[in-house]
Amino acid sequence: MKLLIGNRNYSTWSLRPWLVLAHFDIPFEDEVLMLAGEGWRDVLARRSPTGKVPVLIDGDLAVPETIAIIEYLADKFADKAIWPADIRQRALARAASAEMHSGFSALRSHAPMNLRASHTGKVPADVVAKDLHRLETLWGGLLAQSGGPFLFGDFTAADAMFAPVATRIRTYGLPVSDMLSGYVEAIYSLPAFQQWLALALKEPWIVDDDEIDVIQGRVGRGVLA
Ligand SMILES: N[C@@H](CCC(=O)N[C@@H](CS)C(=O)NCC(=O)O)C(=O)O
Repeated sequence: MKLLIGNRNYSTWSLRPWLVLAHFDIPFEDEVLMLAGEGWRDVLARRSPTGKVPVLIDGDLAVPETIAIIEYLADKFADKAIWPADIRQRALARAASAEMHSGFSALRSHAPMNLRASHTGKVPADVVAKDLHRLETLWGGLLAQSGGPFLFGDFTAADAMFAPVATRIRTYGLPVSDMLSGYVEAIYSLPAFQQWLALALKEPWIVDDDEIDVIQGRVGRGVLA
């Protein structure tokens, strides 16, 4: 199997299924497709049915869409606890993942994932306050119930779905409770996440659209490159 991914420093959707594959020891290779630079959209259009990454290639099957990839992996590797074993916990894990997929728009647009950066204070707390409040309720409730360190105790696909949010909390120094800080720490301590991070930190590429100083107008496009 091969996972087509975007630049590791920035590509939140790529990180999610990659973590599932790596954490659950599923044999796979990956290939990075650039999310910036000349002709990058043409390459994506040629390689991905949706023109977006991630895409999981398994023989002649190409599965786009993060949730669909994770569900395919859970079906194909049913012996791995990709979702919680208990049906009620599994329902909550899927609900949280679906909420991540369709929600948290302020965090996603105002605090883009940028693993190599440290931008404490650059995202005004009030802009993302509603999303952070929801995380306190959602993550806080699940962590209190499971006892941690992950949302459902052991690492599951729900944690993979939220891993990019954990990185935003760290990159932008967003104000969260001790319980949520502990969860961010747990994500960063996960060996699969550490592997991704190490590779991300080696990448030289800058994607202007995901750089807070460009988005907020402190520097112009291409100036960071
Ligand atoms: N709904 C898709 C979203 C995928 C997505 O937006 N991927 C970004 C990279 S993180 C992308 O390919 N962007 C290229 C573009 O929008 O043209 C999923 O769940 O996988």
